[in-house]
Amino acid sequence: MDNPSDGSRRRFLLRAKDLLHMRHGALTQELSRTQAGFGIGQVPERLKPDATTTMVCGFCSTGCGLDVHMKDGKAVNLSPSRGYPVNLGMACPKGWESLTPLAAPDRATTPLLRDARGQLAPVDWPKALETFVARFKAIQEKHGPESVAFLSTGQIPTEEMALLGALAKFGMGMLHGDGNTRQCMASAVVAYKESFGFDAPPYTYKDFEESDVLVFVGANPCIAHPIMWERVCKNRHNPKIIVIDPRRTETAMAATLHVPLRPKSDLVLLYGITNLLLQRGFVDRAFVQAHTSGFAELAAHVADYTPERVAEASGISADVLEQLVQAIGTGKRVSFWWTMGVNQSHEGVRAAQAIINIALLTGNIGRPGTGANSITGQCNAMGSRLFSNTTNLLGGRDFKNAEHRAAVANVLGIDVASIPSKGSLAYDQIIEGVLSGKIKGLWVIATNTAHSWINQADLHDTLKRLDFLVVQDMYSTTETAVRADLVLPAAGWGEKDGTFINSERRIGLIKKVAKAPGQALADFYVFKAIAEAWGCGSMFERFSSPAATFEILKALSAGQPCDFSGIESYEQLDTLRGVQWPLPKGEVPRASDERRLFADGKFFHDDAKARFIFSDPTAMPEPTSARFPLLLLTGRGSSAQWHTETRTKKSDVLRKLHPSTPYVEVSPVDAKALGLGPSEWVRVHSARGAIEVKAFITHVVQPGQVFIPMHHAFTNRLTFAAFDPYSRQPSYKACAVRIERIEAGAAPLA
Ligand SMILES: Nc1nc2c(c(=O)[nH]1)N[C@H]1C(S)=C(S)[C@@H](COP(=O)(O)OP(=O)(O)OC[C@H]3O[C@@H](n4cnc5c(=O)[nH]c(N)nc54)[C@H](O)[C@@H]3O)O[C@H]1N2
Ligand SMILES: Nc1nc2c(c(=O)[nH]1)N[C@H]1C(S)=C(S)[C@@H](COP(=O)(O)OP(=O)(O)OC[C@H]3O[C@@H](n4cnc5c(=O)[nH]c(N)nc54)[C@H](O)[C@@H]3O)O[C@H]1N2
Ligand code: SF4
Ligand SMILES: [Mo]
Repeated sequence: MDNPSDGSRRRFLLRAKDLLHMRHGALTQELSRTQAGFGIGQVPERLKPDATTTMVCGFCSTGCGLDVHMKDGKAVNLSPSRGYPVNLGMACPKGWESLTPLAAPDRATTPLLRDARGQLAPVDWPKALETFVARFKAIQEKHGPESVAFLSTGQIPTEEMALLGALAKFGMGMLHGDGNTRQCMASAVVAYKESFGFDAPPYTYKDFEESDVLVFVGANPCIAHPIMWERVCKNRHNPKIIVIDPRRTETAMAATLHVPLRPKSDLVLLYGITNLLLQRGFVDRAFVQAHTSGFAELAAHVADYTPERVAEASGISADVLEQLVQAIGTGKRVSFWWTMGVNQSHEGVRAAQAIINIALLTGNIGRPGTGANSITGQCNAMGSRLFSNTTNLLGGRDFKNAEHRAAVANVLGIDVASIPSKGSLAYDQIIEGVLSGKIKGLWVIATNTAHSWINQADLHDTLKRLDFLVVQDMYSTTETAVRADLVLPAAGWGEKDGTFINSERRIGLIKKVAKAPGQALADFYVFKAIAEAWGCGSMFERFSSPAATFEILKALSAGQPCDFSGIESYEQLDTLRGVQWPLPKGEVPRASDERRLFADGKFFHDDAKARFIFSDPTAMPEPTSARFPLLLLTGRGSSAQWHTETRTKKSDVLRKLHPSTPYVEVSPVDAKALGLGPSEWVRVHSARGAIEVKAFITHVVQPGQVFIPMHHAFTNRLTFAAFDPYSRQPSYKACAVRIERIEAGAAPLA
């Protein structure tokens, strides 16, 4: 960790200090504005101190509407909005409890800087900003602009994401930034872009109610998207519900047909389905002819995927395969939904495209109750897909395209030369860069890398190699924050304004209904203060507030498939209860609108056609072996737990809704072979590490497979770092492990 010492670095420091002193007034003003409660004349006009106000939930991508009840200018309680078109008066436990984590005692309340003794100690904002600027600039000067990177999130408002992406790349000259949406959505993004010409999930939630056949692939909405599942339950067409998942999940139990395929055999199964659909004549020839390209090549490709081959790869019998084909082929309105069981795979992009192919060739797209529908995960994953300025240039554009760069420069009023002409390294490549010493400085915003990234043992060593790690989070205790050199305290959902985009492309509003603790600032104002301290504040004057930034987002979206320039204002979004893109200028939105894409059969490629894309399956990167004979799956454990649990574990109510001890699901067959009794403590080993958990013996998992929730910090000590080659999304759901009973008197794990 070197200190700036040479002359030019000192000059930078001085400059940062001058700027800070000059702008200190503005920062202090912002701090007091942000910190002030609503009782002292700070109530935004649309919020009355003792009224109920509306906003969307800040956990999952469903984007439920919540009515927040205020007393003396503070949120005291909330209930699900009855009139909101997403959740129709329902919320899951996380939504109900979403105010609780704001009051947790481990909130980061001041910036923290690692001192000479190696302890994180409180400092004021000017000192924090000065250090941020001096250290990152010193690294950039010594090692070049590629030596500093950022990792961001799908959990802050789009306004904040866009400001962060613009500041980091155009203002601070960082070339590389990625986010936790890589862990989550990258495969769907690449699949859509290649197949449809733009990253565009086509559906509206009404489709859950209008299908006569719903096919869920690698998705467990009962746990992960409970309110979407409630919408399925409102379907009056007596639908067939097919769940393709190796585990007999809550969703699989509620299905009419559970297809327990072998993990990572989706591609073979889906090609086998495609082959039989063609053989049985279940093809919408007119649609394929008019609106797609590559059909003949696809037909030739899938011809080899016989029922025998499918059975061998996936364990799914010819009989069940035929049931699947008949359901899809004879259904009038068939919708396909996929989530992490597909995206988190070494061949996630092609598996997603195999689903898209089936929807296209059966003409199940653009009509009510149909679609090839990727369900997103985080409250604003969709915002980050369009506006994080990482892989894509702002607004779903391409860094390599000069016209796109000019359009963005024009909207932002900045010099086009400040926009890089290439995209970022992906998350794993950034981590690899840290390991190889190319990346020396890292700024982590609203993601908990040291828990959620794959293969933690290596990652923890890798993070130690950084010269400077900054973590900007609501809490000072996260696995990543405790490793930081500098912690920047952030306001969370409920303590700031902005918009999220949900899974059905609905832009929803969040509002400041509580005051952030201590010195914590909305990320938006942290970015503004950093811009000033860095000396590039004038580039971002147009980003004067979240509402002003929303105008920039509208302008950035104009002319793109995601055009929402027709939305007037935050107030209109509030009144209409969210608006789904697209809504170009001139179109008048109505509250009852349900916007579905591709009703006209026109896709976003130049020829307006969708493409059939496929390739041969590849081997699972870490198959089981004699030493590690079980396959470990990971994922969501309960509807009350959110990821790394920095928020949900702060609620007594939510903690009561899931087992308090960490567990591994083991099939009765394997438990018997291992001589395990119920709830016995076991050690789970992979080639990378070992953890201790209780055995939960259950038929949910098949013999040969085990499941551990991702919410435990140690789960990713076991996982194997393999990635999809096109999306670079980690394959979190397949690695080889062994289970051992813990003998009496055995030494505990280090
Ligand atoms: N309660 C709660 N809800 C959440 C979240 C949370 O942390 N907690 N997180 C949100 C986020 S960011 C996301 S991305 C979503 C995730 O939502 P989901 O993807 O629905 O959740 P997961 O449990 O990760 O994975 C879904 C299923 O994939 C299955 N699976 C594993 N391997 C395979 C395979 O090879 N093929 C197939 N077909 N299936 C497989 C698993 O058995 C699992 O049941 O949830 C969102 N909602
Ligand atoms: N083994 C395994 N690992 C997985 C997965 C899996 O299925 N299996 N799933 C992956 C997926 S899909 C995902 S999305 C990732 C999620 O992984 P993470 O993004 O690491 O998980 P979170 O716990 O949501 O972390 C969000 C962080 O942001 C902070 N935060 C919340 N709101 C704000 C805010 O407004 N501002 C700031 N500055 N901070 C805030 C929270 O306190 C928390 O520390 O995990 C991935 N990891
Ligand atoms: S389903 Fe998702 S958006 Fe709705 S209340 Fe639960 S966490 Fe919030
Ligand atoms: Mo996710």
